[in-house]
Amino acid sequence: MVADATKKTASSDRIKRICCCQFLGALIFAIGLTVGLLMGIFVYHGQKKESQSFSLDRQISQCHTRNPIINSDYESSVFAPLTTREMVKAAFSLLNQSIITSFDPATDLTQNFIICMYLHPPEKVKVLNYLDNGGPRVGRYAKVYVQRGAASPPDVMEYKVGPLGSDTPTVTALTQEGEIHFNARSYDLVELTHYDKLVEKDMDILAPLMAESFDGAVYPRDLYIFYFNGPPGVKAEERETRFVIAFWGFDDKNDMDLFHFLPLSGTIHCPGTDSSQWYTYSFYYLNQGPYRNASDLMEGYSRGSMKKVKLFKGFRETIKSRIFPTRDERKPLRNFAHQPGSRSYQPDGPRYTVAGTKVRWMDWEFQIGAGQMRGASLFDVRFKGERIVYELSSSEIVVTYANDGSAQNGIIYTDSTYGLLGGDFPTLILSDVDCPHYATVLNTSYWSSTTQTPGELQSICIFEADGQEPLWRHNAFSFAGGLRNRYLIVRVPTVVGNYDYVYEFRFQLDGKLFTTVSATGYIQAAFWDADNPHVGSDKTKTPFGYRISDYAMGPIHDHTFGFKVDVDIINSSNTFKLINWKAGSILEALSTQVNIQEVPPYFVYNQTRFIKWETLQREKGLKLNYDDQKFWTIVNEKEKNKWGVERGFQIVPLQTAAQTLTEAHPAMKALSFTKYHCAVTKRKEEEQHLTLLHDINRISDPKGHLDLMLDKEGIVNEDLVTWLTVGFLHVPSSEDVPMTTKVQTGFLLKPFNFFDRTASFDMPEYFESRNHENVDHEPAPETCYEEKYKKFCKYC
Ligand SMILES: *[C@@H]1O[C@H](CO)[C@@H](O)[C@H](O)[C@H]1NC(C)=O
Ligand SMILES: *[C@@H]1O[C@H](CO)[C@@H](O)[C@H](O)[C@H]1NC(C)=O
Ligand SMILES: *[C@@H]1O[C@H](CO)[C@@H](O)[C@H](O)[C@H]1NC(C)=O
Ligand SMILES: *[C@@H]1O[C@H](CO)[C@@H](O)[C@H](O)[C@H]1NC(C)=O
Ligand SMILES: *[C@@H]1O[C@H](CO)[C@@H](O)[C@H](O)[C@H]1NC(C)=O
Ligand SMILES: [Cu+2]
Repeated sequence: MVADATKKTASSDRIKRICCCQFLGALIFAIGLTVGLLMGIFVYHGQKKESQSFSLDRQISQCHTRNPIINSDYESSVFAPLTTREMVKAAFSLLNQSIITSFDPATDLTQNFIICMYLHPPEKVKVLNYLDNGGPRVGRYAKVYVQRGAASPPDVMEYKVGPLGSDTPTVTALTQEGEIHFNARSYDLVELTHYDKLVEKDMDILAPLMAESFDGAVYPRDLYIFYFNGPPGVKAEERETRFVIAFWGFDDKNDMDLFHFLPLSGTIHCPGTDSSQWYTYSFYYLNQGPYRNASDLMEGYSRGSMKKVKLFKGFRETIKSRIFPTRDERKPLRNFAHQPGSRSYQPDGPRYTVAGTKVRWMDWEFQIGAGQMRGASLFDVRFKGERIVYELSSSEIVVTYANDGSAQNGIIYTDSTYGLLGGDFPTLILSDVDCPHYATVLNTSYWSSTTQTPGELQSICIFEADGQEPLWRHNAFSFAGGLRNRYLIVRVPTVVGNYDYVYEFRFQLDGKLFTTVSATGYIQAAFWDADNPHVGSDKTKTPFGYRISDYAMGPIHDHTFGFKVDVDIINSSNTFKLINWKAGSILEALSTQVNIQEVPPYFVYNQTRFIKWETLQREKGLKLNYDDQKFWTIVNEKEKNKWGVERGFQIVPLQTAAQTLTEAHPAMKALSFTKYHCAVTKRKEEEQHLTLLHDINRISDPKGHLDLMLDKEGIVNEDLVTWLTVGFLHVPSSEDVPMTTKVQTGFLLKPFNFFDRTASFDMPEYFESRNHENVDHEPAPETCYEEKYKKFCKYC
């Protein structure tokens, strides 16, 4: 907690001509003092563990701090997420129009109710006119999805409601009645209660099978039914839901065990709103089936003609210790693990400000947006007063599984359907885990389809981080210098069922902007059956993954993250240029610029690498290829740096996988964005996202996907959007149990001839010339201690 007692003497002013001996002496003295102090503290602290404070506390004061939040006004921003107040207002407008008839909790499929809502993207032309030319303020609108079970035929509708600042917002339908088939709707809890009722009867019939096979388990005491196994059909009008039996998670029934799925499954035929017409069929036990109904399966099981599985007795008692992610108390603490770990602090308060969702830090300026379905975004990102990005939004996450199991094969999820931020899955910043305790936390709102009320989440944290590494350094004969890397982070942890995704935007002092997303949480596992005829002879793997526990295997899948990146270099008239990294003969190289027949004599080798410059003329999807490497840049052809070069930014994907499924896969049309790493389109208001929310439930005929946007329009000196796709392949291994620890991917936007020289050389830095003519230091922290931090530590 005591921060750097040695730096008392340093100051932010340039210190010139310090005598070498004096300086060294002071340094040695300071080091000596620190070591002495630390030893003293260690001895003292070690001896008197109970004592929480030690004598230094009395001499030094608490670190200065300042609330970075200037105001919490979201509603005056063009981009800020909807507030709960605005959501209620939008909902009342729908009520006034009799589109919904009440705000009663959704309980019936024949009811009209609101599925979700988020800020309707404001029209860019109007926003730019407002931001740049002092044009009229742009109103805020809600985009609202309504499930209309009461309509005939029932359907899902999209509405635009606003302006929300007005007393009487207007409601505009964005879809035609019946355009989104009712059976293509997203899953909601109303439907699941009907499922439960339907399957209950089957569970009664199958009770003896389950007790014998699953360690005496009884439904619903010990078992639940998992229904979310991918889309409910290929065509919009189809709705069939595969279900699989699984154990409840831990002590109570709030947690589903997503790890121990059991080899008992069936299908619910569930189109329309009349659940009395629904039925279950296609039952499987240990992949044996299909059985028309539960009685048929039970009969086959009792007759003894089927292969059976019996989990070992007492297995259920072991589930908690297998998957509850608590510290393993049987393991000794590691050396020094009873001590607090290293930490960062803000010696003199935050260096950023937050006004509503507008953030400023070290010449960066941007606004944060967010919506419950598509997640986090940034808008109007500027560095040193110049716009770089108009919009950088998370758009979609796709997870496609492969497995050999009756219920869990061919699972495809588009997570926007479930909601990337909020919705019925809780998201809350875990202080000191997600972000340092000094981070600023912002709320976002979501509409709960279950309660028909808005909710508020602490979902975004903002802080300056100490990279504890050099951004640059050089140790030369005449000087030693460097700059400690510090950056501003906006981090948005989210939960989608079993997985947690952490989105992060990192703003650097040199003008680089990193966007990353990492995955952690539980894998969706599957039943391990050693006697499955498709299991190899060593009994450790199937064609779809490894065995990772007594009764679990980890099905392979990918995680693909799609982003909308609307780069605006200075303004929105931009061009996408490829820098083709080539290799070949000297003549080939020179011929790219001039007409030349003979190789000049000074080239020592006939072979060289060279650049082939290329302007992307038309909309196109690009894929990374190690054998044909290219730089992707976006430039403003009218804006030149001091050297006459077009100013731009480079798009650099971090380590990423590629789509391996072919066009033959039935979902590849709807998920066409996953085929590319970077697709460039001319920006259009009607092309907001990489997918439509309901397309995953009508994959045979999706209406809004990237391939439809790529219609070869000219893109030179136009307003461009780059759709970036990154991801990873996941072969679950035993280290994914109980939790997958952070796996990360993302991309970088890097200044590329944008500045005349490196942008960070306006920052105070460490610099010492050997002759002491030039000396610089960062502002030194006052010695202070952190605001007393709540003691959670139970091992101290
Ligand atoms: C309700 O709707 C009527 C028209 O149907 C309109 O005149 C009125 O302004 C609306 N009220 C609100 C609060 O939106
Ligand atoms: C199950 O299906 C069989 C035909 O396969 C039928 O004879 C039987 O009545 C069905 N049982 C129930 C409970 O529906
Ligand atoms: C943010 O949301 C939490 C609930 O998650 C609430 O307790 C808190 O008051 C909200 N903060 C603000 C500033 O609205
Ligand atoms: C962008 O700026 C350039 C000059 O820097 C100008 O020529 C061009 O017309 C501008 N385009 C737009 C769309 O504002
Ligand atoms: C160099 O390359 C040229 C053109 O490809 C070729 O004609 C020539 O033979 C090469 N010379 C050597 C030494 O390889
Ligand atoms: Cu995974």
